[in-house]
Amino acid sequence: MTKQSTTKHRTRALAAACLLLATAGLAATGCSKSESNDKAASPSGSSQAAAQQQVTESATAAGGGCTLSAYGAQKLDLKNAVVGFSQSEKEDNPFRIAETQSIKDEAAKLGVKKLLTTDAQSQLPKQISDIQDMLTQGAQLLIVAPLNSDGLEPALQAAAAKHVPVITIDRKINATSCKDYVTFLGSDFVKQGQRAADAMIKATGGKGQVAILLGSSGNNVTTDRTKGFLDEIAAKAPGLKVVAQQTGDFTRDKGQQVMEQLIQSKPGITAVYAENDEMGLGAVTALKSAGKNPGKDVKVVSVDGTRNAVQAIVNGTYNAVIESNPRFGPLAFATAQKFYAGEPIPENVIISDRAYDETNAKDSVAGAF
Ligand code: GZL
Repeated sequence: MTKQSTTKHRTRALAAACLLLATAGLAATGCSKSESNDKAASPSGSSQAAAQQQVTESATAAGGGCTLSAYGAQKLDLKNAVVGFSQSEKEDNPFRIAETQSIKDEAAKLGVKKLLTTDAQSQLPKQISDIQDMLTQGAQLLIVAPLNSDGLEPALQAAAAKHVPVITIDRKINATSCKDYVTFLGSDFVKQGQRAADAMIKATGGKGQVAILLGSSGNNVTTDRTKGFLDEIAAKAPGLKVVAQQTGDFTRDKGQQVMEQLIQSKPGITAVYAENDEMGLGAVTALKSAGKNPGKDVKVVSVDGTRNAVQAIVNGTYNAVIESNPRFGPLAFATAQKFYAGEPIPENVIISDRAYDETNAKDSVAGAF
């Protein structure tokens, strides 16, 4: 593809993404006025600020995106449709609670005839069977929050056999876009890691010993948030030494347990980067129990943007949070509507995320999830 045509495709894809987001009533940074349908309905009431997700950029498969005919699916009126949503992890994490609620709220708002929902409880075999069960129950469109980057093939094949499109949100899968799935809607996790590193450098002055509480293995979120953080630290703060990297499996209990062990094994730790808020909050509990002063003598930075973590910044036990916005409902259904209208859908629609620190946490707590 020539440089000009690549640029043309990217422009067209970004325009498609902008229109997508505007239709969902979602602000879209990087979109010119002409690309956004500013008459689009927008989330009503107080949820508008909370619901806002912003697209930054969309990369696209060659040819400017995936169309209904290219995918080989049939037109569908969502109001007369059965839609299935497959959640990956158990809903004891506010990220998961907010994500599922956002899908339910948007389905209700659009008047989707029937929304089936499942929760794989962090077990890949269950996510596969959940998806297969929803197909058996007649799901005509699937919205999937994948647990892992690999392993969903049996479910994707079952969907393809019935020509049921799959829209993935939140985590990216290693599969073929516009064949195994229509598109990926989610954050730039490498950038989240970089932004967390910048916040950590600011909080520590670029010096000290940092422990990383890794997310669960087998997904691109953990890989990318780690890469983004390590690369940024190496480039900008060689005085900040990474002395430990251990998984807390994205859970508060495990994050607390790992931090308790690290306090004993690495007494020189002066900073904690947790790859999600739940682990970060668990670490704060462990630090307090050990007589440490989280937010002060041990700096804490994490990713998600949950209300508890933003409140911890206000309380002074936390230093910064990079958002990973889980409210995919409006964007997922706007994407589906555009897809069924025959519009080209970009391979990736990357949303932009807020950041919280002592300068804005107090005013932001109410809008956090
Ligand atoms: C991010 C999502 C991550 C959250 C965690 O899109 O996959 O998984 O950051 C969750 O809270 O466990």
